[in-house]
Amino acid sequence: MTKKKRNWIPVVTALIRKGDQLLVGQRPETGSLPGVWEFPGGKIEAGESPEGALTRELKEELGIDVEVGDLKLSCTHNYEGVSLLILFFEVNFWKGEPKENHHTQIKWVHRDQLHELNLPQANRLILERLLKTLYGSGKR
Ligand code: DGT
Repeated sequence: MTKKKRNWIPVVTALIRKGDQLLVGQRPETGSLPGVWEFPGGKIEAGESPEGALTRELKEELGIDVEVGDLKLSCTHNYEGVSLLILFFEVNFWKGEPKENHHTQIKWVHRDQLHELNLPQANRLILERLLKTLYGSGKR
């Protein structure tokens, strides 16, 4: 059997935390995954570090200057013919007020309400793991 070689797209996303709330943004109506709620972030460009890419994306998309925290989780996902490697970083500190430079809307969502959003499948599949790494396994 021949193995299919895939081209990977590395993506960084931010788990921007304010206590029990996380910041999510609604993707524009044009482009991939229109209208879906995502954790802000984007593709790592050639030559960038993951942290550098996330810092750039959050400045572009939200207009904030962040201190990128720990890498909390990684996952791979195939969709629409592409393979993504997604790295999720925690962000607890930033300067500025997040703005809708890129997203249709942004909002703070309580961790218990995240599963009610239309999230990318890649995120829905790992949501429980994500919440566990961020908040522990205690009662929410
Ligand atoms: P561009 O400018 O269209 O080449 O792309 P970027 O760098 O603005 O990034 P974007 O957001 O289009 O690419 C991220 C890819 O990862 C996109 O195919 C959607 C997918 N993805 C899956 N889950 C997430 C997530 O939680 N956040 C973000 N930002 N992307 C996600």
